[in-house]
Amino acid sequence: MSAPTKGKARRGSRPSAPAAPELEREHGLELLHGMLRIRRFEERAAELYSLAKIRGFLHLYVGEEAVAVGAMQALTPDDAIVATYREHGQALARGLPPGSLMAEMFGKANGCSRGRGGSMHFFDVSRRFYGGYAIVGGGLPIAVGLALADKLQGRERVTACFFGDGAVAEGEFHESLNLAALWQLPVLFLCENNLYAMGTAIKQELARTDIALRAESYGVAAEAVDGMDVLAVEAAVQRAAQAVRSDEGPWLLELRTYRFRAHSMADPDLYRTKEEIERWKERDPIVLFSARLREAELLTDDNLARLEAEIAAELDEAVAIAEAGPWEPVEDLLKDVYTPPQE
Ligand SMILES: Cc1ncc(C[n+]2csc(CCOP(=O)(O)OP(=O)(O)O)c2C)c(N)n1
Ligand SMILES: [Mg+2]
Repeated sequence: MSAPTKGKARRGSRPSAPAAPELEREHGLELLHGMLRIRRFEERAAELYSLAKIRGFLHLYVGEEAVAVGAMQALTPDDAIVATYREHGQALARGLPPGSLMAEMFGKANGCSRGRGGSMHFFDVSRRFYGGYAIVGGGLPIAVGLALADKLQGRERVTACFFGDGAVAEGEFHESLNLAALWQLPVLFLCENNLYAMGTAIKQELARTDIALRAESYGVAAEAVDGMDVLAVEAAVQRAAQAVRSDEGPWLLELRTYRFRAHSMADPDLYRTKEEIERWKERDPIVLFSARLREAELLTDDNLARLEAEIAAELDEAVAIAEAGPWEPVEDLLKDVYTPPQE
């Protein structure tokens, strides 16, 4: 299939065929490391939640790692990232230090949002990581605003906005796509379609479930991508980001993926069958990509053991940073909550 033309989604868009460029060992291992690192971080977060070290809401990204890792490879440090409450993967792939993320989830003052946001509100201006939003669809208009500022100030950069399939039924999705297309803004909409919005299956929520196709009605170029294939994600985001960067207007990629764990730690996950989950696990992005690397003789057991050991040590250190972090002093309780009148 050829690349879709500007403003046109593929009819009945099917995920694009996996890209088959020559895979270099270093790059392959970097992608695998990125995905494994997110998986192990999430597993550690789940453990710490059951120990009540992490409290509040916790939404894990297990199963969706190829989306964050593939996409972030194709973006530059100058591009802006806007994500959802399921944003640990994006934050790690963007380079936010795991210690500052753990500390944030512990509610400590050395967290990336000074312990005030928790799991759903990671933020780091220095890395142009603009949230972390608990409100479904809440990041979309913010991304459009960031892109509008870039356009008005003549900066050639992209704002990448991750959001879930659940946001597609929100007014903010429609308003954001319309304005982005109308004003030809440099936004890359990255829809993580994991087929569920909490316990609601996409088929129970949307009359038309082909999200890439829906973008067409707004004049936004779009494509559906296999979100379990890290190379396919990377290649698609590279193409789309290039188009957006060249002032060809906004793009939407529908990244078809699946979360292996419940919606959040509080969800008993009773709305889907074990068989369905197992079927999707056969397409685990880490398993698929490891097999591909082994087939190409780019990965050995030793390589994998080294990656695992490196990640485990990094996460031990992250937890230690969170444990050692200070609590915000009680006198700061109202700081930044209300702005005092300016003299
Ligand atoms: C505006 C708004 N409505 C409802 C909720 C409650 N809520 C939290 S998560 C969620 C599901 C969102 O699903 P999706 O966008 O597909 O993201 P996923 O959790 O699958 O990553 C809902 C409805 C909310 N946070 N914000
Ligand atoms: Mg979803």
